[in-house]
Amino acid sequence: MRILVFLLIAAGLFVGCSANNEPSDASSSDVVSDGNAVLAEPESHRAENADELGSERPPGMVLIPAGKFYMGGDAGEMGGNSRSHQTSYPIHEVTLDAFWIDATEVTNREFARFVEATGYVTFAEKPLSKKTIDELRLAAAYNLRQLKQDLLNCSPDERKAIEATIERVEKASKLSQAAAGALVFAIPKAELYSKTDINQWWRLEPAANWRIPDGPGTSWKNRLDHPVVNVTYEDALAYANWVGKRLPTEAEWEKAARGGLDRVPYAWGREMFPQGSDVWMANIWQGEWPHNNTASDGHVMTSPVKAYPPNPYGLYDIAGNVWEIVSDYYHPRAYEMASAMSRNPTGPALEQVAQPGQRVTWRVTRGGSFLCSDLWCKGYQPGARQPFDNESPSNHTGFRCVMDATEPVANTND
Ligand SMILES: [Ca+2]
Repeated sequence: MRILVFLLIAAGLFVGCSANNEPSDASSSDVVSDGNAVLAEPESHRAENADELGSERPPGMVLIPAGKFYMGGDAGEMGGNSRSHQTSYPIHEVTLDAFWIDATEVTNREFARFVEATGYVTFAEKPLSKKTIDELRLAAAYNLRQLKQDLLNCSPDERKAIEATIERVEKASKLSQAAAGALVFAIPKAELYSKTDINQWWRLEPAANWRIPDGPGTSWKNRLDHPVVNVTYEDALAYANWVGKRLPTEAEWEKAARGGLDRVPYAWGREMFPQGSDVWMANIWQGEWPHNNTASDGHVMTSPVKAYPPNPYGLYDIAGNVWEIVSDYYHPRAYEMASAMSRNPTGPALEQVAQPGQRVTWRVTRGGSFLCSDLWCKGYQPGARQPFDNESPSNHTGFRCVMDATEPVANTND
């Protein structure tokens, strides 16, 4: 279900940077689409990519070698309040086959080629279904009753923030018959009254989609090499299929992000500033989140891919810029499950994250975004993980793709 309307029921659903605001159990989500929208890929494109497999390096991709790595955690960051880190334990050994991964996030330029060739329409551009609208109206009515109850026992500072939230929920529910739109970050006008009510820094913008990243007045055409945003898992999967690739599993994403380094806190190593205190290694948030972004790293919102140094595997923006959707269903205790210990793990099974008949909207996103602050959630660390509500695309979420790879087989003299 759309997160802005739904969040108060689940008390702490999450989009963006926050210290402790994820679902206590992903199965509490009653949401989402059937999720099988995949466009046929042009034969010519498939053949081209097929030829590139084997010994040839696919353009723009990096080979991640087969082998083991330690997945989870961030070298002592489990303390504190970050659910993004708390859910990334226990640290466990994972074995993966070799695979190719995009060196960069998928850009607007690349996504536009896909849309032009296929006519694909993303979730944010389409109207919501009547069933979803009915669910949203019920949820909105419930949430508004709760918020108005909160007004009876609040401080003057809290009143301003709660009234702003009421206004946004009312607006979101009235607009629910328009295009689905996307969540757009907006600096709060008041002090936060809660660290978990994301209505304070997100607004539902019906006009926002991949073409209009931050809403009216913005355009993908001015950001050709920025990561595409406001996409869902199905949108990302459709693109991946079209280019003959797939979305990474959570384990593949993390192995690639760690760059061959073993249990260190950053995708580039042990130190936050290995190239000097004035050289930021990722596009994140500087200043007091979410009210003041000093942008001392050079970018307030998304940045063009490759604007920051790569990790040791040669991957750009694997930390920061935009959260990246991966293929696993989200569960906060995924690493405690037997599925985490298998070779090439693909995450919890559907029945582990939802009751029979329930729709499931939660996928995992990784890598943090331009909204992640080193003073708040550190979501840009390679172990941090976050749920992504697949009916709430947002302007800080994108993706990159992977492909299976076969490494040369050593001569075993058999
Ligand atoms: Ca920044």
